[in-house]
Amino acid sequence: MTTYTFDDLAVVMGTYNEEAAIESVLGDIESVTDGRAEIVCVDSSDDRTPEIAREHGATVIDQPPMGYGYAVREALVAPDRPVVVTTDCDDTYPMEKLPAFLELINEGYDVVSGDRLYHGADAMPAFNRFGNAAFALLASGLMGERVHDTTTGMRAYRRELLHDIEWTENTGLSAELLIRPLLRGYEVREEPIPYRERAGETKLDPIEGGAAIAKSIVKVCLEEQFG
Ligand SMILES: Nc1nc2c(ncn2[C@@H]2O[C@H](COP(=O)(O)OP(=O)(O)OP(=O)(O)O)[C@@H](O)[C@H]2O)c(=O)[nH]1
Ligand SMILES: [Mg+2]
Repeated sequence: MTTYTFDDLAVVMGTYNEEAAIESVLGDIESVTDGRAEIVCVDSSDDRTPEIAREHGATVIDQPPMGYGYAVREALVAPDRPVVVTTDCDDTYPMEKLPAFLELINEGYDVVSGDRLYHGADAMPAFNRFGNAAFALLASGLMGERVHDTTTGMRAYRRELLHDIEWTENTGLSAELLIRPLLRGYEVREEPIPYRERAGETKLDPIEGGAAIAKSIVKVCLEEQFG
């Protein structure tokens, strides 16, 4: 089996007015990967986010603001590199875990999914923590397999899988990206990660977003198991 290095890695994200966080996120990726990972930002900002991204050598793809999933879906299929990692551009996810994620892909996993709830996610608002635990239970019940964090923004994927599956969800894309591979028999592993408090404003309405995510989980689980 091929052993991938940081030269085979792309880190991709949707960015929507993340001026307060992007410097730190891209700086962390560069220092952890010695500047070797490709960075792709699908950007809908009207602040300085895209300029900062370009200064850091990131590929910036402009897109009108249509929601998380539209941005991340475009970002996921942009790189030619064989391993693609997603993150949010809000400084919540530990880029220092990139080597561990790559290592797990090298061990044979197709998807490595950051599990924020394992360590308690104290930095997450209580409402979100409760919601995320509930989504995980819902998905686990519908799939017959226990998962712990369906809505995490940090995952590593083998590139082919991203192109072999058709993705349909917007706010629920993160859950879809875990559920479809699992139910199709890909090797999926949840890896505990620490989670930090967000820098800058949230882009997600918790009630509306939460309802959309629950709907996506039910839809995707039913589609995969009953056509
Ligand atoms: N390009 C683009 N990016 C988006 C859009 N909506 C959200 N994003 C980005 O997607 C990522 C996730 O959004 P967040 O606001 O962090 O959503 P969240 O993680 O559910 O909420 P928090 O708990 O506040 O972090 C961030 O990097 C956003 O900038 C959009 O419409 N277009
Ligand atoms: Mg976030």
